[in-house]
Amino acid sequence: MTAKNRGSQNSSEVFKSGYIAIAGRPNSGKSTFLNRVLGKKVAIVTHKAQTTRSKILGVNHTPNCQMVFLDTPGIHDPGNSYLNTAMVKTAFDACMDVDLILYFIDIQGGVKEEDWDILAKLPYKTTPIFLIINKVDKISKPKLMPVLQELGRGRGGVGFKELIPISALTGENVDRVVDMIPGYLAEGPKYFPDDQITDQPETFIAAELIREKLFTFLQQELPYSLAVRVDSFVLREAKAKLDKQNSKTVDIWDMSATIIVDRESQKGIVIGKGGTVLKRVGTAVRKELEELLGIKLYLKLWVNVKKDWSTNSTLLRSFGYPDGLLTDDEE
Ligand SMILES: Nc1nc2c(ncn2[C@@H]2O[C@H](COP(=O)(O)OP(=O)(O)OP(=O)(O)O)[C@@H](O)[C@H]2O)c(=O)[nH]1
Ligand SMILES: [Mg+2]
Repeated sequence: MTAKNRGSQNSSEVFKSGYIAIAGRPNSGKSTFLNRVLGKKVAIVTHKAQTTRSKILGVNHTPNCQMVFLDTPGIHDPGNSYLNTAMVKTAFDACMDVDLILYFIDIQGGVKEEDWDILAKLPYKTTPIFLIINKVDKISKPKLMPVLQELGRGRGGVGFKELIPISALTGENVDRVVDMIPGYLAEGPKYFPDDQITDQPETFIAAELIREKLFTFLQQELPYSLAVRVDSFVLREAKAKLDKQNSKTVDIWDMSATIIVDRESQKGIVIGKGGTVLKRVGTAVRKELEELLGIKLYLKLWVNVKKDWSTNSTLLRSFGYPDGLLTDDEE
C-alpha cells in the first residue's frame, strides 16, 4: 500500500521518528482518526463499542518524520471475559513503550471518572500525553470552551502536553495533531520503508473487513461472540485480462474465510434468510478488497460454530487476537 503524506515538515533538518499510541475508551473514534491520518483504511470502524480487538499499526510518512501509530482496543471494564481482558491488556501494554500517547475522548460523553482512572494507569510521568477531544462536530463551540479549560488543568498529577479538539470524521484539526507530533519526537531512523503504511497481512485486513461488514449489516442482531479467519488466499491467475474490451490486466485471487460463532442459533443470523446477509457481506468485502489491493477477487464465506472460541487460546491465536493472558495449560 502506498503512503499518503500528511502534515508539514519539521523546522529542523533532522529526521525524526517515533511510536505513538492511540488510546481511550471504546467508540471514541481512535480507528477513524488513524484511517484519516493515513488516508487509507487500515483499521475497521463501526458504530459499536469494542470494535478494535488487537493492536493495529499504521505509519505516517512526512519528508522529515516517520510517525508509527498504534491503534489500540478501547479500554473498558472487561468483566470476566478472556477476550476483553486480553484486549484491555493489549491497549495498556501498547502505551508502555511509546514516545507519545494520544488519549481520545468523545466530547459527547465528556470526560468520565473512568477516563481519569485509565489515565492514572498510563505512564504519564515519563511519556507525553495529548488529550484529543474528538467528535467536536457534534457539539457547539461555546460548549467546548469550559470543557477545554477544565481539562487543561489536569488532575491528580496527570497533565496534558496538548489539548486538541478534533473531528476525526470530518477531518477538522486532524492535520494540527499530525503537525504537533514531531515536536515531541526525537531524532530517529526510518523504521519502515517509505511505501509501507501497515504491518498487517492482507489476510488480517480481510478478516477485519468481514467483521466490520457483519457489524454494519446485522446491527442489533449481531452476535458479539463472532470471529473471522481467512483460511486461504491464493493466486488463481496472474495478469489476466478481465474482459475483451478492456486492456487492463489484474491478478485474480481466490479467498476462503470462515466466520466463527459460538452458538448454533447465531449461525442462521449470520447467514440470513436465503443467505442474504452472507451475500451482502461477501459483495461489500470483495469490492473493498479489490480496490485496496488492486486485484480481482473470488471470495467464499463459510460459517462455523465453535463453542467458547473466545476462551480457547489456540483459537484466539488463529484469529490473530491477543491471548497474552492465557497459558498453554488452558488450551
Ligand atoms: N460524529 C462523529 N462521529 C465519529 C467521529 N469519529 C468517529 N466517529 C464515529 O464513532 C464510531 C466509533 O468510531 P471508531 O473509530 O470505531 O472508534 P474506536 O475508538 O476505534 O472504537 P473501539 O475500536 O471500539 O475502541 C463510528 O461510528 C465513527 O463513525 C467524529 O469525529 N464525529
Ligand atoms: Mg477502534
